[in-house]
Amino acid sequence: MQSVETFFDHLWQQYTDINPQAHAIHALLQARGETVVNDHVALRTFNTEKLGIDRLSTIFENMGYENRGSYDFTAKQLNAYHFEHKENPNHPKIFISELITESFSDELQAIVQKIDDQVDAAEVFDEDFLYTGRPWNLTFDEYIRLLQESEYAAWTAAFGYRANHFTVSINHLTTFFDIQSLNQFILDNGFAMNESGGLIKGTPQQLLEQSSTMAPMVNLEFSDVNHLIPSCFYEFAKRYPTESGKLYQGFIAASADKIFESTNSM
Ligand code: OOG
Ligand code: NI
Repeated sequence: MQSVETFFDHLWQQYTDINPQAHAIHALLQARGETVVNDHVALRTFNTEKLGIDRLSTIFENMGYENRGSYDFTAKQLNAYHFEHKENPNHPKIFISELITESFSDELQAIVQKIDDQVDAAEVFDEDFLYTGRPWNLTFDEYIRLLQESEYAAWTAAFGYRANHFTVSINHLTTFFDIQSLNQFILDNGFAMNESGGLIKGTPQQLLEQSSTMAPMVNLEFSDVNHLIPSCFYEFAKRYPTESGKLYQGFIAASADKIFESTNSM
């Protein structure tokens, strides 16, 4: 079995291959002398029997992760959970969400069914599956039909299995006092940020402050044509201590709801 480090190295490699923005920000932070620590990655899927979280989570459960929180997103019709490593709290957390497919139109469900049919049930247990990209065909027209009902469905169908984002742990940075100064640094370097619900999501009282870039457009290859669509983004998170003195490790649904919108078309 692969190590946790190898798993995240593969995910990072795949993520930065289509997302030079994250690579550039990472390099800018390193140039200031920072060592970038990853707070969490996010994965997206559909809630079918074959592709749902229950199935996909076995891959990281086998690496020592366990479910430590659940979140509902009623407006977007998503379920989500976060996983932490049982033994090593320094390993990045994994936030994984799934589309509640049956809440959408017959047409959307038919496209998801077609996607699901193209995946081999055994392949989903492969330790490399979470960075295989899109193991199905998708036309640009299908993408647009999904987009009309759910930005999330369209993104997931287009990009498949990869990290949707990595997250810089602000707690581990030494040259920024707060999330405000880091956001200013990102903006000053010319990157667009997600302003849905304000630049900063969450408060110190909620024990988590977050911000993110807007996903840049990439020229994605569909089965029929290539088209520019929003790709992956980079997130920044600052955690505060709970009463026990340990940093809060959960997520805030109201903030996450806005972070999801970092892959919307601007
Ligand atoms: C996940 C959005 C939520 C967070 O840190 O709250 C999230 C996604 O966009 O897939 O990552
Ligand atoms: Ni996140």
